[in-house]
Amino acid sequence: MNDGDESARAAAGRRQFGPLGTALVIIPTYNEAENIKSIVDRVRAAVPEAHVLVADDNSPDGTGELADEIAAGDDHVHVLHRKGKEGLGAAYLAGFRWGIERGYGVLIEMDADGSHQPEELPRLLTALKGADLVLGSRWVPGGRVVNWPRSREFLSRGGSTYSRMLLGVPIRDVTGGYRAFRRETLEGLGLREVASQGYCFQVDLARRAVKAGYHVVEVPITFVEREHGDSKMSRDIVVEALWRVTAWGVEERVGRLLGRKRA
Ligand SMILES: Nc1nc2c(ncn2[C@@H]2O[C@H](COP(=O)(O)OP(=O)(O)OP(=O)(O)O)[C@@H](O)[C@H]2O)c(=O)[nH]1
Ligand SMILES: [Mg+2]
Repeated sequence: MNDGDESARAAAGRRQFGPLGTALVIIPTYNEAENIKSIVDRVRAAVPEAHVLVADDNSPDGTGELADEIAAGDDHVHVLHRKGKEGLGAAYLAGFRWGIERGYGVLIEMDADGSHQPEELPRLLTALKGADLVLGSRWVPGGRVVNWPRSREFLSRGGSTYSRMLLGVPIRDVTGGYRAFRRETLEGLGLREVASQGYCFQVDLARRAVKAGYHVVEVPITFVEREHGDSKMSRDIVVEALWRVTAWGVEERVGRLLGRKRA
């Protein structure tokens, strides 16, 4: 929800938010051997009290073993080994479950490639003190991207605008993947039905949170394009996001129309 939304802010102002509890930063990885050490070190330095969970899909490049080595020397670092590549959403869902079972109060999503800067975590956590869900946002005032080609920026901005208009969610950066959830928010979202692939996963979580009436806040971030390793972005992920968002939008409009007729 952007800063201009007065009524939502007023409503949130009247709400009491409980203490945050310990945070778990979940980092999904597939072939991130070049990045894993640096990202975990940066998270540990930025928020020393938080824990880290690397959710690795049996990366052929040995990321999982590297994460094990880090975890062996640091009791705040954990590794969830998954049997094979099942997509970002599936890794996050498994990570959320892992964290909720162990009593963490905050579950954070963060990419391994350095695009989401750990140094910005304290700002996300501060915002979460007065919110149910905080979205790191490239497309609110103060947010920006570094090293992105125009084509990529166009795709991301366009995808967010399309989703916002079609789904009616007042969020500027709906596909972003740098987020902090209160555990109660995740528990209330019905994770079993969440679409698990690529950008759809992020869009689906955001729209569910808005629909459920949670207080969602966007915090500006500086998103830095990866320097090392290969992108897992593919045409399939973009195409899937496009048709799913369209289907959700149509479903919602038809539902509203039928509801109105019946009334
Ligand atoms: N466990 C797991 N992690 C994944 C999978 N696909 C992507 N990831 C991780 O999810 C994060 C985001 O993936 P990226 O490849 O950076 O996707 P992107 O940011 O859209 O694309 P880039 O612009 O190339 O960075 C990274 O930490 C990846 O390693 C997967 O199937 N399983
Ligand atoms: Mg990336």
